[in-house]
Amino acid sequence: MVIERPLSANERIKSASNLLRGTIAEGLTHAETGALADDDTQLTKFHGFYQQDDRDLRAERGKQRMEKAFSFMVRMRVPAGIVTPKQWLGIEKLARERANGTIRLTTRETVQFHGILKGNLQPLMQGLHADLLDTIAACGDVNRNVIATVAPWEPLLYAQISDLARDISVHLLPRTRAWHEIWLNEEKVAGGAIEDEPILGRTYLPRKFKIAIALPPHNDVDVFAHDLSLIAIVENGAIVGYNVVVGGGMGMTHGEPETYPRAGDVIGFCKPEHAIEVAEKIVTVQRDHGDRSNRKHARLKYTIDEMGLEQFISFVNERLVMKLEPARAYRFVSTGDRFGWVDGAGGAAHFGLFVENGRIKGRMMEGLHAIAELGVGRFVMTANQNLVLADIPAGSRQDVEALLAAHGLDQPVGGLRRSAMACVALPTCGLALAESERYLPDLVTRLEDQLERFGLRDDEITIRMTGCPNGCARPYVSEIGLVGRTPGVYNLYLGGAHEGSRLNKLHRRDVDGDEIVAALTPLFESWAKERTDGERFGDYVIRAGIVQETTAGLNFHDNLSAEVGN
Ligand code: SRM
Ligand code: SF4
Repeated sequence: MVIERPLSANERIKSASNLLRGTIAEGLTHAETGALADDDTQLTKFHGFYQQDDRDLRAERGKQRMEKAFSFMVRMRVPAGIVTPKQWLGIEKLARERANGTIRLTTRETVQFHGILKGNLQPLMQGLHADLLDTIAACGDVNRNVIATVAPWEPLLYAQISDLARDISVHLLPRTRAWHEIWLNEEKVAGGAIEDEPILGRTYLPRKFKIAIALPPHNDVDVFAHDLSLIAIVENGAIVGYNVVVGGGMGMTHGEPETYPRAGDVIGFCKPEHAIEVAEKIVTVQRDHGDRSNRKHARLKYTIDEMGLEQFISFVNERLVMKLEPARAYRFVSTGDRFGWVDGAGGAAHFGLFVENGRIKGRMMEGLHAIAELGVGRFVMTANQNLVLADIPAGSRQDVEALLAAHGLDQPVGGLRRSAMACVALPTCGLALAESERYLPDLVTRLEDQLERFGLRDDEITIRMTGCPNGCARPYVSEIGLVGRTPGVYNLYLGGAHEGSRLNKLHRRDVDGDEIVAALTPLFESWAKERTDGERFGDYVIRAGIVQETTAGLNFHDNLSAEVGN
């Protein structure tokens, strides 16, 4: 017997929204408040932005009975994270004039602007559009920004992969003209012509949907963490197709073991010309079978675990003209980015720039401004919150080098720091339980002091922190994961694979900075002494019995005993 459960509130809002219009346009005219109507704050996500308030000021303003300090976070859609120097200058100008003066690179190869007042939303959107950029479907129950490996040093393969990311993104975009009407004042659809959403459906997807494309041996996009990933298979120097990975996802809720992070499953292989069709059909299976009553159970990973992987594969194959073939062999070695100069084809070179937690401001912003003004190459945002200055022609390399040096952007960074990521968290994220971006750099400094003692300063260990269990910095596939519980307190996870293929496990619950350093220091010491040739920290802690190996999302909580349980 099928039990019909009531639809979630968001389904009602989407259904009543006239294809994502709601009353957003009207809300922009209400100068008496910095906020939008409640229902509209759900719809604005599909337009690429969130209503937030400054949490550092919340208590004080509450005491003074003032409205919260509302502002907005706007996220761009930049498939594969590639922008031109001219577009970079446009983004920077908007960040200075319409937002809080910083550019925040995200874990999905795009930019977030923070601190935008309501009256600045439309000018910001129009400014982006003038530079051929947009924010459509950057958030909301849709396919999000499609991310791709960053490998300009392999120009032919990279062009194919980044083009595919763009084509999938465009193919899966909502068809509604709501964004253009509200932000660009485009005329309403002429003669009441009926708009439709042939792929996403008129109530869009049950939940967000995320796609990534990787080029082995680098898993710099974390293919096992997304709803759908494609792993390029290269034979004789050409991409012959893609392995298809489904059902990855990070989010969970403390104390609710029915929510869990899940590493994706490799379910087959498709030829390059079928990749868009495969993406579309997987999205439509999720559209039709995803849970629309409980948003905490609505991601593809739960759809798959509910119906079983075999059933899911057969649903996908039923919708495909061709069928998925058996997956091909592949091998990943790391999830990290390449830093410094890398020589490329035809005399061009590429510079991987470390951006701590993706936040660009101050001297770094000035340096990148000067480099963008040279008008050469491309700015490529990575899924590790860093930036690659790609395709710098030989004749411009010296100028770029000089500007990097003049702004202190060419300094070496230790192995732990360059493998670190933190989500935004406080003060803007409404869901943060603890600090992340503002805290991880200091904690890394303390850990570096310990690593130094054991000769490990340059060893790469992935460490990722989030201010809550939603997993925005993908902490559950890192070797060291830190997940916020309350201010100053984190759960410590260990044992993810360095190349991102395995979830980690809870090692210590509710630890503060001192306890984190105390817990990790002896492990660093024993790893330095006992590691086998090339053994990674994440593999060592499993071999040494510090934590058990996790094989699937469902057993993620297996070792949560009464003592350490959530
Ligand atoms: Fe995220 C919600 C920031 C990547 C899982 N995420 C949020 C919000 C919008 C908070 C909110 O809903 O009010 C955060 C805004 C913070 C702020 O002030 O800017 C936020 N997420 C981010 C970013 C900026 C983190 C970063 O520091 O880079 C990343 C933006 C990506 C982008 O450009 O699109 C970001 N979020 C991720 C990822 C990683 C990824 O996609 O590769 C994940 C885990 C993968 C996944 O989706 O499973 C992720 N974010 C979530 C979740 C949990 C979803 C779930 O299935 O449970 C939420 C909360 C939600 O959706 O209810 C969330
Ligand atoms: Fe906010 Fe949590 Fe995402 Fe961090 S992980 S940005 S605290 S939702």
